Amino acid sequence: MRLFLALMPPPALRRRLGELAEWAHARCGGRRVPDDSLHLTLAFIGEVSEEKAEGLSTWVEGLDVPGGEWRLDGWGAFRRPGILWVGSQTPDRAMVNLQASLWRDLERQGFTGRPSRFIPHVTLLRRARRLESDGLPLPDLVWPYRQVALLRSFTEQDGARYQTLARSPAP
Ligand code: 2AM
Repeated sequence: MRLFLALMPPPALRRRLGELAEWAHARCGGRRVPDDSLHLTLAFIGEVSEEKAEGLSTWVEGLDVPGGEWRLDGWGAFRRPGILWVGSQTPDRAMVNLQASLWRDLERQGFTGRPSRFIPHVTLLRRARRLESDGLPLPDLVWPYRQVALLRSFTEQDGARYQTLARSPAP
C-alpha cells in the first residue's frame, strides 16, 4: 500500500482552503483537489507491505508531536505536474523541523526517500492550465496543528482518495 504522513486541516480552515481552490480553479482550470482531500504532506513513504504499515501505525500512535501554527500567506507552483499550491512566503522553521524529525525516525526504521528540499505546501489544483496566481486573493490563513496522520492513498479514475490509518495522540 502507498502511504504518507500528513497534517489534515481543521474543518474551518478546510473550508477556507476549499474557497481558495474554487477561485483558483475558476481562473486556472485543471483538477481541483476535493475539500476532503486537502492536506499538507510531511513525508511521502511510498509502497510498503501490510506488516510495515502496521509498524508505522504503531509508531505514529506513539508520536509526541510539538504543536504549532503554520502561516499560509502565498501561492506557489510546481511547473512539471502543473500543481498550484498555497504555502508560506518564507520558510517555516517549526514545520521544517517537524518534517526533519519525522524523516529521522523513518530512516531509523529503514525507510528511504527523504527529499533534498522540503517545501511545505497544500496542493489545490493538479494539471492546471495556468500556473500564475495574479488575480487571485493573497492567502492569509493560520493552520494550528497538533496531530500527524498516517494516510493510505488509493488511485481512482477521478483522482486520489485517502484513508486515515493512524493518528498521533490528541493533546
Ligand atoms: P503533492 O500534494 O505535491 O502532489 C499523497 O500522494 C501525497 O504525497 C501528495 O500530497 C503528494 O504531494 C505527495 N506525493 C505523491 N507522490 C510523491 C512522490 N513520488 N514523492 C514525493 N511526494 C509525493
